[in-house]
Amino acid sequence: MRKIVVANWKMNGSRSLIEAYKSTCATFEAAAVEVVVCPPFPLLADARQSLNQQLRVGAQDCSAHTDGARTGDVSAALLAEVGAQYCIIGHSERRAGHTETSELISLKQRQLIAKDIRPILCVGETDVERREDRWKKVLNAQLEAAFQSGTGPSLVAYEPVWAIGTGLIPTSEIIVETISYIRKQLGAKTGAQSSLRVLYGGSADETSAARLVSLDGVSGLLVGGASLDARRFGAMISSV
Ligand code: G2H
Repeated sequence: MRKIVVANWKMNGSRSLIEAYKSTCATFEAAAVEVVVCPPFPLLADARQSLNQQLRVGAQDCSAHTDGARTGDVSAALLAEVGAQYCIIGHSERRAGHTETSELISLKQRQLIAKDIRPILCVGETDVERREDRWKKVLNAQLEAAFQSGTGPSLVAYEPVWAIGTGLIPTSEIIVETISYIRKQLGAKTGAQSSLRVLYGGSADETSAARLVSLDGVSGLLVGGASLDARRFGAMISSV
């Protein structure tokens, strides 16, 4: 299966970054890696229009509801209308900063699946949970909740909270062991899922990308900071 690299611009980026991606991405070996760019909501339609030939486009969040009086929320239907093919859900910045529970995240997953948008479910433990050896329990609870929406996740991003934006990347042993655990837990619920993809996210950059994607069980990367410079991101893509 092709590796997948997802750029999560978070609350960054602009039309000029889309243009920079357009130039850089024209040189990608399209067949070698699937590239998804997730800009903020207002740039989704532009990104889809400008990058359609080279990349896929995703959102960073969606509402748990279909429509209605929910100021500031964006529905899965509208995301589909502007061309989103993927959507990140459960990022730790939303779990912590917007008090999103795993139950709410599973409702978002349901909305996305109903509109044929592929959810990218983020899971990950904090540094305290890792140090106290509670990471399995935490990850399992986050994965379990994803089944409340009916189907389990098929695209999961393992993002240890302590690695996000810190420059700290877990050892290869930790990444391999944790991703293997995630695969085992999901496999136990769904049966062997050959289509299950598990990404690693947290301070991945152009110097670490090749090593990270070569680790056992790693299907690709979710990239924040290093995706904000088209040349750095392009170097990452070329290296995997
Ligand atoms: C983790 C990641 C992208 P960064 O949040 O989702 O960000 O690569 O900046 O650690």
